Amino acid sequence: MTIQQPTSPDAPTLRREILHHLTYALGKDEKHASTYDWRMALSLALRDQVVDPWFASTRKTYAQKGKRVYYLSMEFLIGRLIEDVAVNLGMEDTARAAMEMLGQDYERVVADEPDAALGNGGLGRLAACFLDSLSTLGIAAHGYGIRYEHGLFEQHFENGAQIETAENWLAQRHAWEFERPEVRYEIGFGGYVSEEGGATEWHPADKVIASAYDTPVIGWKGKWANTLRLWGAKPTQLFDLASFNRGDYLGASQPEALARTISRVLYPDDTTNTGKELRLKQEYFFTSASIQDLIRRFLSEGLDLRTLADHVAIQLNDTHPAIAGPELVRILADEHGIEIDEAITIARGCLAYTNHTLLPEALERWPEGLFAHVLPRHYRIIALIQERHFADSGSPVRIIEHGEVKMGELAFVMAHQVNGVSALHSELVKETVFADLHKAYPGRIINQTNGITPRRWLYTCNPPLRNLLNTTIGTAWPADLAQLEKLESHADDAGFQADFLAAKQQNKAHLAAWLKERDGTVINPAAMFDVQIKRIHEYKRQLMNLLETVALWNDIRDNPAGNWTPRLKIFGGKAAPGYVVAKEIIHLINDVAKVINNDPATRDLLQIIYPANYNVTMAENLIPAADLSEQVSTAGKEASGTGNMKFALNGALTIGTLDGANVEIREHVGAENFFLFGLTAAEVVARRGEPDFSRRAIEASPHLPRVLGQIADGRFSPSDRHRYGGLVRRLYEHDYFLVSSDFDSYFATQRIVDAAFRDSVGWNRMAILNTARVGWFSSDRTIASYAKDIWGVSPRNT
Ligand code: NBG
Repeated sequence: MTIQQPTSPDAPTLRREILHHLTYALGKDEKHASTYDWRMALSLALRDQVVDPWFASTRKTYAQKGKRVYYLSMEFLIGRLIEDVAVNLGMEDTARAAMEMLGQDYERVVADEPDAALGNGGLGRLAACFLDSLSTLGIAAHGYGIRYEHGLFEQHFENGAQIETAENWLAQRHAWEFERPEVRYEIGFGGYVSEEGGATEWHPADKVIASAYDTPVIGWKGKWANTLRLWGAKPTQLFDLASFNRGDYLGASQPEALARTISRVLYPDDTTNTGKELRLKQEYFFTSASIQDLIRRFLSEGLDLRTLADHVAIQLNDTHPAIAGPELVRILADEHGIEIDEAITIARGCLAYTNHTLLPEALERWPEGLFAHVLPRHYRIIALIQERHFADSGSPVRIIEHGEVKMGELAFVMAHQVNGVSALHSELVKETVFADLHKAYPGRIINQTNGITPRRWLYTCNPPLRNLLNTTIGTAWPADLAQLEKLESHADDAGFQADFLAAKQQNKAHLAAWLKERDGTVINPAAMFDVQIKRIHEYKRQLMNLLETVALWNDIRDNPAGNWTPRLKIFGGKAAPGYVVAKEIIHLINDVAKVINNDPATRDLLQIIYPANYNVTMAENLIPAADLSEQVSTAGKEASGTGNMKFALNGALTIGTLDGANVEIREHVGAENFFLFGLTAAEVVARRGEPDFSRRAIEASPHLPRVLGQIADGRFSPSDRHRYGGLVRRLYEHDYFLVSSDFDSYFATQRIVDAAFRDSVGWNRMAILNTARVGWFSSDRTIASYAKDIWGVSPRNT
């Protein structure tokens, strides 16, 4: 069977289809239609185009009975979809033309779509890029996650401090999903376990229903589509009629309220173990539903469960779905009568686990009592898995230890392959968090360096560069990013250089207009756009960037006639609501911005902006316009980073440490096209052992004592002079992330950056080489590598 290439409608046809949806799905006539109505009508018309390739892909997968990939992730940070779908279908121009024929502004309609923000940061965005690549490569796959009613919180600034409000993306109908009320599974919690006649049975005390919502994920050129299936929680029983009739209305709606809580909010923190019972329930909820669903699909093909691992590859995106191991064992053993030992072997054949962080606070551990209470059967199964692990490996590493159930160890032991997300990170995984398990299971840990989808992160978000690439190297690059190498031969061509620079300038002008419209902010498009966008975390060291800004401000004031390079410092990112220090850093950035931006002596040379509510859409506007990419984490702490790849792809130069994927980016682009500074991971560890290292670094620095003095004395917080006393004191006393130790090296490197930027031809050439040499960081390469090394599947759309 071959898959039909979709025959795309032309603009007049699409126009008719949009009108049809406006009339019959939205119930509006043209005269009264709002932007929302137009957006929905356009989305539904585009969605129609996805359905045939989606069906065809599903049919082909069933016909071939091949292996399927299941990507289990607590987060999918998708962003907007209209342009994404239009671009993948090759219908962008048609959609624009159709809207124009209807008298509608395409950009305005596209901008009306809320970001689907079902994720916190890199981990969730990686999952979204992976979905895109899985479909582009034609690998039969499902993404499984949670349909949170409220995605990541909205960030506002009140007098410079972060305020969070609930995000409400489902306030309007979600255009892309298909509700599947018939696909429902019971999910149990609590209760007890009985043993009778050799049969073990779990009798949960509470149950909720997991109900499916499917979004088709279309790949490049519309050749293949997979499904993202998100689970919403529903009560088993809508409401308690008896209570209602007694007049107890609140009591009557309790089952519904309880159930809905489970899929209500995304936990706004990706780096700490919240220890919340609700979080454990969320994890079990979506994992169990996904495992039940894939087993149902498997059995519907008439296959023997003992061959499950030949047909099913389950990837655990971090430890959040680690309960998949015991859940699979439970279903195989308790529900299908397979002996526990064999069930463990089968489950391990299916499962693989990706580690995304070494931060100890992020490695999930649950109090044993809580765990045994919520999941009593799984608790017992984990004990059996642990016994089996002792027997197999002779390793003393425990999964249940010191009153805790350790999900990292569980995921590791139940996976046939464990991977880190950059070369450095994978080595550190072997040497640190999983050193003992690595010894017990040599060869289990492998590396899969992250990647990003070039469809969203260049083709769609950067039209000027896209067009230039198309005319220079042809149009194959979006699905074969290695083709960017062909740009190398143009790097010294003056005509191409001028075009490349012009594309960057167009993007900078576009960003300026976007910021003006959004916040009323006015920026200087001739300045160097120096961008740091990511979650606010101490290890990512936004603070170091800010201290450098203050030091530079001092220097400019001291020597106003100097040969300065105008800089626009752009910050973007959210802090977890409970992360006090990160919120303090946000407050400080905004306080410093207020003072510096209002200083007439430096105003034309230095400006700081921090647009609130960073999200995927903001990234799509900022990245194409960036000149300088800040990737300055404490070495050994950033597992990979993926923003670093997006910037380099869009022709920004990186100032960075030897951390995460920076190491590999630098290898690819060449050391001479990358601004390296700072301690290495090994030096970081050594430095922490030196007595009083931070105070000594501060005192030896020509800049820091003054900068920290200004901050501590309230120079930037005149209304509350002591606001940052604690922050400064901590830098002197225990600067765990080595902000002060790396500061001078960072400051000096920034001055090299300044000089390099003044040589606009040289800079532009380096930027071209960055774009030309980062094709390897396509998520297509990453997914092809998972397919080969971990899943044992091959693409089907060829
Ligand atoms: C993050 C890392 C990033 C990495 C992404 C994707 C978590 C737990 N980890 O460095 O901090 O790029 O995962 O792998 O969110």
